[in-house]
Amino acid sequence: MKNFQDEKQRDLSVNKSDGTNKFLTTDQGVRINDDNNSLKAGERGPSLLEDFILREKITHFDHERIPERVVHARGSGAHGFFEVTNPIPELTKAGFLQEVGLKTPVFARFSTVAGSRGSTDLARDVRGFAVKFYTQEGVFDLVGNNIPVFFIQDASKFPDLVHAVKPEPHNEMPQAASAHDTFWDFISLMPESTHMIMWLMSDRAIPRSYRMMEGFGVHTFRLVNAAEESVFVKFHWKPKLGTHAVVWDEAQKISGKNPDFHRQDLWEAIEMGNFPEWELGVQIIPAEDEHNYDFDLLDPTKIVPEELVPVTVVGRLVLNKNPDNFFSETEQIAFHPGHVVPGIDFTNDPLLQGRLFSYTDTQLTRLGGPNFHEIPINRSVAPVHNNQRDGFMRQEINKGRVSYHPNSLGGGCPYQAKISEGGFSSFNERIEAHKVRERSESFTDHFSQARLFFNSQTPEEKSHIVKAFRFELGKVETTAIRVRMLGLLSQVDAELAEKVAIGLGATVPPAPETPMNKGVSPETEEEGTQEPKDGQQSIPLSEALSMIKNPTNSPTIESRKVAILCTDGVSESSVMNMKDALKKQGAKGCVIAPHLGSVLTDNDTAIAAEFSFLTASSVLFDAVYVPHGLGLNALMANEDAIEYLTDAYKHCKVIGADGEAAEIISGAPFSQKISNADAGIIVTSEIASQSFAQEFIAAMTMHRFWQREPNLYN
Ligand code: HDD
Repeated sequence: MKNFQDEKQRDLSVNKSDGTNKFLTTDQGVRINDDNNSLKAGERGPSLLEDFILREKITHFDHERIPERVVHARGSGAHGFFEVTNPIPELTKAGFLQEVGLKTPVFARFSTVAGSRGSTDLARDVRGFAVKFYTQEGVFDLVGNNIPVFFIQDASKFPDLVHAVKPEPHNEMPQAASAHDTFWDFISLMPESTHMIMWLMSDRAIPRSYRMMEGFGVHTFRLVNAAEESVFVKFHWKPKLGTHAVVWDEAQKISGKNPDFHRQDLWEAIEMGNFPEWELGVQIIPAEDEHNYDFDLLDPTKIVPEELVPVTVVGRLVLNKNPDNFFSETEQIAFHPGHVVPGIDFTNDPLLQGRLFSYTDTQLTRLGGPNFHEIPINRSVAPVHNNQRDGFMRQEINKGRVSYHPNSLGGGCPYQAKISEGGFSSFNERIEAHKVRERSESFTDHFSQARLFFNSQTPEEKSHIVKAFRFELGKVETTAIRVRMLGLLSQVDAELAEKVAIGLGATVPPAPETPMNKGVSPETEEEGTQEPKDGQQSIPLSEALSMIKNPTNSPTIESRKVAILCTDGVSESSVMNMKDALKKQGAKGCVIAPHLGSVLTDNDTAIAAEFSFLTASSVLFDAVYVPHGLGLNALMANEDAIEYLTDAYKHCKVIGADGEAAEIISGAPFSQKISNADAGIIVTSEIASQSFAQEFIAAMTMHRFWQREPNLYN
């Protein structure tokens, strides 16, 4: 037995949670001899209170759950790094943005907003996109979303918004869904949410993967340079794999088949070395341009169109390591938009200002006290020295008698840093104002950008928006709420309102004489769309707002998955040809068969079945391929196998078949609907053809073949 002589030896010997300590111990380090039986008086006797091992284990278990996040409870995260590709020292003094190649460790967490911790990943919802940068100058958190605007303009409405969207309080239904009365009641009375609602009803709210989402800081922030000059800035994350979505029917099915779909996708991509990657970009708005737009930069329900201010890329984010422990890292990470470093500062956006209070406050309950910054995942890599002391779960053992400033007994330490020494000083913004509870007139246009968003979508995207409204409002039971929403939509686009109304079997109400605004009382306020004033910039369309118009910079199928439907007798060369071709592109072909184990090929070899028709489903794959083989009749007779094809067709995915399998496509229930122009149906009479595999892959880079949709619903 070691005799610990000094403090250092002791430090090294305790708290070994890294698995190198092979003996099971209590939390006090006492080795446990029997973890299977509690201490009893006789082998059939009563348990003894004395059993400290049992008591410790059960007590710890009883307290395993901590309160989930009030919003964004459901999420997944990963470690990685941020690397500067284009430094911007002229705009910011932030150290982590100064040099090409400089890498900063990060942890990113993606989330849904409304659902509980165990809810489905595929809810129609905003996705959180929060990144913690462990910079040498302290922690910087960029706590954004995958939608660049927000529902409300003032933080005072946040509790109302969240109460409205969460399950209804009397019966706790529905889980992780906005399609219910209280949400739409609130929204229909809050015209300021109209722009956000257009995004929420678009495919942005049902991403294919966390790796295929854009991210936005939402608010306008400030960058401040060494000369204390400031510009306004909007932060953007641009995914390397492009921005892609699933379709709503698919999302709902995935929610049943694999509610961990996004979590698993992120985890597996990192495990397979397909590291998710984004570019960080900034839209830079010089201080003197603050009032040059037909919207207010401080209004979080507005974007700055990329056509007016392009995005300048400054670096890249790469996620390359999964957490070791979900709870310790992903659950306990505590983000806060108020975690900024010198060179980054806030604006007076009233939503942002409220957030600056909320995040620390919420951690006090969620993480149990004021020392959550000491939890490993939250620790700054920059040294922390201050006079904050004590509190629940204090980890730091502060030495000495001095815990105040100024002091002489501690040699004056820790002392304040001058600005030249990296001390944070807030941007010296001039403010001269009356103290009022009011909203600026410049916040009153709630419809122009909602219209800009809708008009910038492709016909397919517009039709998805219409259907989403029909679904969501169709679930609303109170007719008056539906009608009120139609009234709001008619102020965005008459045709949109008309089409939604048809789905609801309702009539669009006449335009109000005094359209609603300010989000308070429908009766009181004046016009909700404002014309640009002289010299203000405004645009009718923004290509950047459409996902379909911006598929990806470089077409790729990296990390995509293809279902290969097999039965005994399948052509070995067809399967291997496709699997190899996909692998070369960084994608994966998965063999799916009537049962697990393996299928016997035409060459009498065995190919392992990764899934059975029962354990997987078309909605979990990006494309479906049916290889040539002798067992095709058996495949066609299998309802589950046919469902792979019908779902893939309905969800506009690529479907391929070679050799005699081509007949399966011509015999499928949807075959009458296939148009000659459908480039997503790839068939050939050849077997194991290279050019067929290449054509299949090229089609997959298109993601989906939306042109099918008008036929689908006729
Ligand atoms: Fe928030 C969590 C993003 C408005 C109050 N928020 C939270 C998370 C994200 C956002 C990504 C999860 C972070 C994580 O993964 O742990 N929130 C936003 C964005 C907003 C926004 C982009 C508007 C632009 N939030 C907002 C307002 C308030 C809050 C106006 C309150 C006044 N948000 C919270 C919170 C949460 C939170 C209650 C819950 C858990 C947490 O903070 O740590 O404090």
